[in-house]
Amino acid sequence: MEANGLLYTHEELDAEAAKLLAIAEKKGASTWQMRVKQQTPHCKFGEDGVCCRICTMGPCRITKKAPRGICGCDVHGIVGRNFLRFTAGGSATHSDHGREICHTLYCASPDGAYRVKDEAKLRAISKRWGIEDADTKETYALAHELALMGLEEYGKVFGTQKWCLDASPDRIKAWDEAGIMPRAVDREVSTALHMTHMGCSSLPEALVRQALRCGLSDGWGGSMTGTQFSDIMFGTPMPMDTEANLGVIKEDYVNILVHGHDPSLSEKIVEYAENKELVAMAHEVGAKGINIAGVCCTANEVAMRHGIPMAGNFLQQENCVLTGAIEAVVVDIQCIFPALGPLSKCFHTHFITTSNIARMPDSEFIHFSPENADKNAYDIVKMAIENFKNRDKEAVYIPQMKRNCTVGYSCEGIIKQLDTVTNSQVDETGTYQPLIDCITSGVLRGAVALVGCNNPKVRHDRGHIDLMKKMLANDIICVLSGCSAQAAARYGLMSKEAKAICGDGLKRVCTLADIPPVLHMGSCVDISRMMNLVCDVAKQWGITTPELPVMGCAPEYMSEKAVSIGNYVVSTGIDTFLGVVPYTNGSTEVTELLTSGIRDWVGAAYVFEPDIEKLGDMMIERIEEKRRALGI
Ligand code: MSK
Repeated sequence: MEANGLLYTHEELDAEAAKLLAIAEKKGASTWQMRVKQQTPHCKFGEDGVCCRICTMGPCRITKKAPRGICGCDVHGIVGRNFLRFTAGGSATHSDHGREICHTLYCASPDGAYRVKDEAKLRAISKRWGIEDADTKETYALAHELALMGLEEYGKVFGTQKWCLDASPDRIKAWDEAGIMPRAVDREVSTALHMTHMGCSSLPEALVRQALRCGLSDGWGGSMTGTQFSDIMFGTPMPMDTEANLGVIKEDYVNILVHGHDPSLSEKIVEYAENKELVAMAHEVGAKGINIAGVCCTANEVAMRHGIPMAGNFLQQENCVLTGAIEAVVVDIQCIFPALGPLSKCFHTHFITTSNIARMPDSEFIHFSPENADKNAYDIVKMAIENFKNRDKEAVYIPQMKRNCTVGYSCEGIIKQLDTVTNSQVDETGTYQPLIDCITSGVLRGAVALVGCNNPKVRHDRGHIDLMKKMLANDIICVLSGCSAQAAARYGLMSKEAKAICGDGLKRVCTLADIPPVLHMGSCVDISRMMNLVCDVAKQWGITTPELPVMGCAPEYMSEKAVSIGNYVVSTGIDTFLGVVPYTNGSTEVTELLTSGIRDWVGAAYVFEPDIEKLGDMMIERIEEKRRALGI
């Protein structure tokens, strides 16, 4: 272990994974490591984005000998259309998650399955959105009105996304001037699909512009709704301690994994794991109790609000089942390997799907709905308890490796923590002034938002961890979400003691503010929190967002959602560094637009660099460049 045993090394965690792989081999189970071997080398046409399957005259593949598709579209049009469709997939997915949360909020009632936990946030948003008597209206009448308004944002006939009102003035101006202010969420996705239909747009500039707009309708639309309305119902996260990595799975307990993204179900599962009748039932079958652990962003949601331990991130999901100690994997939506079905069948594990959005073979389907949430959660927990007796005790192997972590740094959580440092008198919306002071004085050089998935193209978690360590050593604070956050947590970087590996400035800030050097801001929809953070810091500082010494980075991303996120982060004025090149290499024009041209519209651009060391150097250089421009 590194830093006096604080952090796991790559080798230690790799050795843990290798033991589980050996179990898979013995069981004849398929794992992602095996499937990667079968799938490589990847198709070069697909990788460069030069294959067009938009109509049935093809598929057309662009080569030197065949520079145009049958319709005459050139490589730039094909790559641009593919990029826009990729974005639309991500924006639709995040936004639909937000829509589900609106439905859950609409079902909230004082004696129902869902209640309002953050009434102040409900009233503040309602007021900003212009609801009459937002200060005095009965709580649930107000919640229902706001939920309906949220739903209407998806299909509003006129106007633009209400959340954009919270952005800094420079953003609103830039989006207006660039013609990318997001309208109805569904409209931006629909427009993207329409534009990319055969015989519509093939002009890279128009396609990339719509990709940014579609991304904005996610970050400053659907995702923001998902985050903020979840806070209203489930509570706005505040710092709390928990644990991470496979060692959180408990041998003597009924283990239930919650996996996916939408917290509506996992919130109830967590609640029912403490239900007296069910706990007694667990004791009756010989278990010490019921243990809930999370995977992917569902893990982030319940960790941030309840301190539920995080078993692992995207590329760890199969390892969890391979421990042989999981009674049920309960999934909602997104980032769930279809492989979990056949894999669960190699063990006693129930693989329970719950959403019509994510139906998979070899699963048991329990349709979850907010109206039946209590019964659904009760049934699922009971099913897991009854399965405990089927566990093959001889086949259990749980690596005893876990780390402590502190999670729950919503914007409100960060402000509260900063207040404790300065003891300054702040109004109820708080202040980021101590953070700004640290940056202007140079104690902190800047900040990086490290986000996104795992991708077998990068060794599991190494992109995240190596970059974090580099940033911390250079006095750059990191804010994290999604699978990046879980990578940090399982290595030990999210513990307050991890300040030991930071530069002197960041170490001082961590000591004074009593924070870990990497701050867990939530799940992938919660990158919208980061957008609020940068806009509010810029407003308070009196500069524009592109002037901030702040970068965005997704070193191991894989999903369409991540590209949609990239588009809204860059449009929010934050240079965005990707460790995996999107499928755009085939077009010089699209690549030039994304890595340079869009800077004229939004003040920021992408950098694509698979060499993680170089990527880190480039981020540091860019942060220092921004500091010089600010004269700090
Ligand atoms: S879970 S989108 S693998 S971050 Fe949000 Fe992780 Fe990426 Fe899914």
